Amino acid sequence: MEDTICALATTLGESSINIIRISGSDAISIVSTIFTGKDLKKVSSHTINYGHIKFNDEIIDEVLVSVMRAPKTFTKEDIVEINCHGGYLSAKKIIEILNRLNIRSAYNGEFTKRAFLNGRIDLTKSEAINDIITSKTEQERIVALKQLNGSLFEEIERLRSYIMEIMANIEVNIDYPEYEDELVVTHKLLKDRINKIKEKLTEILKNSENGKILKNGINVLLLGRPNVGKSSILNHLIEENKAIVTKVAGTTRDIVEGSFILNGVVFNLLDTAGIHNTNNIVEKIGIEKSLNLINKADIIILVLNNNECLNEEDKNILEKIKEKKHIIFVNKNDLNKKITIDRDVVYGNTLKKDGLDALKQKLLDVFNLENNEIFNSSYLANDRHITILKKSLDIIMSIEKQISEEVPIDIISIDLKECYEALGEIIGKTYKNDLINEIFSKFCLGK
Ligand SMILES: Nc1nc2c(ncn2[C@@H]2O[C@H](COP(=O)(O)OP(=O)(O)OP(=O)(O)O)[C@@H](O)[C@H]2O)c(=O)[nH]1
Ligand SMILES: [Mg+2]
Repeated sequence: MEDTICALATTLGESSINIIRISGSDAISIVSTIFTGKDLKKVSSHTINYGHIKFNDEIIDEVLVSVMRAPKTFTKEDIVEINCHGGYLSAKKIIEILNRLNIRSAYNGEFTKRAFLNGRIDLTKSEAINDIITSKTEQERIVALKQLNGSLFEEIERLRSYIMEIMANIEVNIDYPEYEDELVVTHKLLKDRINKIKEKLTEILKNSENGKILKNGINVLLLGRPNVGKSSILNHLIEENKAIVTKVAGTTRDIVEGSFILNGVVFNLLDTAGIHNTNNIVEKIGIEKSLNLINKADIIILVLNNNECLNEEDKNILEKIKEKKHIIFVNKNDLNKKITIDRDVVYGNTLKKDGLDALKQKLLDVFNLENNEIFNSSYLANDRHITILKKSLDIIMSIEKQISEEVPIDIISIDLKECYEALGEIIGKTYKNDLINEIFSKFCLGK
């Protein structure tokens, strides 16, 4: 944090300009020594100044230099930005000169890390900035922008002060039992407060998961015995003949991927090898792959054949997916019905495209995507946030249990503190250096 740092904020290559960003207490004075225009130490803040970069009597480039004095800058430090000509050489040469003058090259994300450490932005906003830069799809960009402008930070802060108030109250009760006008935190009162925290956490978590869905799409796994029509369903849903369909059982061996969009949300579909007992070594590997994907899928479509009775293999698959979100699609309803199943299923057949709309509707229902509520969520989050939110919710549930067992309040307050600190990790109020380094190392140089 003491060093003055520099980095190219644009990418090297043939372009009209490049921007070199310099941040730190020596930024203005050092750049002044190689700038031929005005004395940068004397110019007003937030001005752009014309001149040349000159080093050892050699003119390096004609430039525009912006001077922004602390604290109203991105890093809250003095910042100088040199706009030089594009191409490979000019910017590279200027950076070499800056390095010689004791301005070190920044690490990835170091500017944003300084903005965070100097209290200019919270951790959720820092992450959003990186997400905007690295967005590859429109959906990813929208989610990142919402996070940047959104209120995740405020929501978490509010929740933390609510928890802090309860903890403070418990402390007072313990330290000053003689204060009669202080609110006494009883098990009943705590139960009520914990319930409120649980409701709020659940709401934020739901929103966060929506954010993840918007960003990454929903992973859908097609599972079922061989020949039931899994590949036919994939081809219809993605409207492309991507997977090979034949009447030979065991046609699909490797995983076939495709995607389609429903109500603006991307569904990543995975077609797999039909699951059954086989000695064929290639099929066996394919089946293993299919089963391994169960955990990674957000939802499973189990395909059954209307024309066959449920057998042991079907029952085995049903058992394997019972804890996961799933939809059962009974295919081939153009053939005689032999199946008996007492569950909620969608009937259809891929030959007449029957039931496929109902299947899509079911997907929308399961994820509540019908009314575009998902796009209106005010706070959206990433995997890191979701993991911490889940951990916090687990702590709250354990506190609920302790309340019902009448565990002494001062013991319960230890867990409450743990929840308070966990939530602080989301916004960077409680942080470990490794975590911060890990987050910012994912940034590009110059950001
Ligand atoms: N009658 C009828 N035949 C169908 C239907 N859907 C698919 N088929 C036929 O069933 C056979 C198998 O279809 P696939 O889509 O390859 O089945 P799969 O589940 O991917 O099979 P594997 O890759 O072997 O696991 C093909 O001959 C399809 O034309 C349907 O709704 N009705
Ligand atoms: Mg197939």
